[in-house]
Amino acid sequence: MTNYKYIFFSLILFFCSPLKSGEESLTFHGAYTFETFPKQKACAVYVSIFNNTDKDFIISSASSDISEKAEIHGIVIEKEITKMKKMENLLIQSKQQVFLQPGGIHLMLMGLKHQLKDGSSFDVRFILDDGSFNEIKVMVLNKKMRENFIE
Ligand SMILES: [Cu+2]
Repeated sequence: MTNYKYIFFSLILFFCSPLKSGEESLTFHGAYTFETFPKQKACAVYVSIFNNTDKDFIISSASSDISEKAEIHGIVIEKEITKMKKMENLLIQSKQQVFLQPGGIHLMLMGLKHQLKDGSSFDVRFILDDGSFNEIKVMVLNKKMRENFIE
């Protein structure tokens, strides 16, 4: 009987141990973009990135099958004009999160190969400076939803 108890508690420890469940990489949540009109050549992708690990991560590039190019853009204000600027690196420190959202940092897909339709999805790959990558699914949302995201 004690043996069973021991096994039972070992199993609990196994499944609950932070070392075991602790993620080795970044976690991506809720990636989305908005549907495009027929000739639209670029779109912005938004996603929440969580680093639950003990290490810092640096995203150094991105790619997607649906576009020629993918760049991480930040926002800079020059002479009261808001501009997008390519970021060579995006640091996500240990136990921190970064939100790619309208009006802020975003992933820009340029040279779209086809129109993005509401309800469809596609994959995007975030490549880290150590050569590893995270592939995530991006949901295409109806343009009417945009009002709910941007003030
Ligand atoms: Cu941009």
